Amino acid sequence: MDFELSAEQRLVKETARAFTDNEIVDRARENDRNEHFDLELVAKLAEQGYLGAIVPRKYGGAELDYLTYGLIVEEIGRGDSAMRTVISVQTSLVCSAILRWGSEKQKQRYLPKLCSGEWLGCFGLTEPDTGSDAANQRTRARKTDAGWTINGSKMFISLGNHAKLALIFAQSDPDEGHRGLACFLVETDQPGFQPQEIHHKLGLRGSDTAAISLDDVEVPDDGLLGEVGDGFKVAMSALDSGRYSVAAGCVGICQGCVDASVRYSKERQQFGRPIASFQLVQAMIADMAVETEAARMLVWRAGFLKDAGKPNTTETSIAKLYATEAAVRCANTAIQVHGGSGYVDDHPVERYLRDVRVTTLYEGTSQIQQLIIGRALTGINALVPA
Ligand code: COS
Repeated sequence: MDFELSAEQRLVKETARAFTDNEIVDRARENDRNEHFDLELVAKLAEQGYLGAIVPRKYGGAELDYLTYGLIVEEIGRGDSAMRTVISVQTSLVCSAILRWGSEKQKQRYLPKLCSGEWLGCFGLTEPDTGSDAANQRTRARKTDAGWTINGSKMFISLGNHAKLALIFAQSDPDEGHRGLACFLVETDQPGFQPQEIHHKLGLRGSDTAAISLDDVEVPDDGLLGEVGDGFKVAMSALDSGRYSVAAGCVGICQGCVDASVRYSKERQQFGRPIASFQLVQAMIADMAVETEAARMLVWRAGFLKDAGKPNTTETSIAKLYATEAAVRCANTAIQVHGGSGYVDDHPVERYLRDVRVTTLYEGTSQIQQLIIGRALTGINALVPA
């Protein structure tokens, strides 16, 4: 077992750290205040090669391993979860699905555009009536002579207003249950594809979120990703990558909470001395540090398994469950260390708390992760009536 990063991994991490500090940190607060989806910053992420880190070079990616990708995501997540979400969606949910399930033609058509940031992609799984029960899609795909016609609606879709490519999951044969699901590569300039912005979110205000309606959207036969019936597996395998990425971003939030709390507690004076000198403040900082390290190790293990090509769904769920819940706790504790100052946005910690809250909901709630882990341990699927 080796806990040391390689020289290349350390360099990638340090570069991502410097990029985050120089380019992201200062803009995060204003983008959050103005609910501004910062496309200029997205272009800079692309320039850095952060939108296709795990994609092979021949398709325009950086061809990094998962562990190294996770290091980048951690650093960006420390700066701004809205920008981290762009990386997670584009790389893990969209690119990884095309890489694993796409034809050569589809890979060549879409991956270079996605890696370069010329196109954004989005992942259309969640619907107004379909969240955790992902197999139960109401969106329908009907076979036509020319290809497929899709009707339905999608909800809470990150990047959905700006995406030029949407992965749309739809039911092609309701009698087949999850085996009737198909995933389509929908170019969003198609007539009938209509996104609408969602505002007034608790956090991730600098991230783009859409409700999408699909009204007789035509997709050619070669817009099918994988085969008819593969849709559920496409979604689950993409989520194996997406959940890893969310977990890595949460390690960044945890680390950001530790850093901000150490800094503030050494500056802030009460009772004639820095509050860092009080044991109860140190206890809060120590607890955050332990959670950060534990979350990081779980993320590294999941990344290691992915790079080794070993099954990792359970380990990824463990990392996602722990890292997201730990980040919620750390953000809450960091505000406690900051006192009243932590309740306004002069410091990053109140945004950390608002931004992190969604991570225990999206890409599978904490309860869904618990059921995946519970099923792996007991062999019993709690979602199927006994
Ligand atoms: N990768 C590839 N295939 C997978 C897979 C994975 N990680 N997990 C499951 N599958 C396959 C199974 O092998 C099975 O294949 P067969 O049809 O050939 O038997 C099929 O998918 C169905 O698997 P399973 O029975 O485990 O599916 P369930 O309906 O029990 O899945 C959960 C239930 C809860 C795991 C699933 O619905 C889920 O993850 N829900 C949360 C969805 C979510 O995260 N939504 C957020 C959207 S993005 S913000």
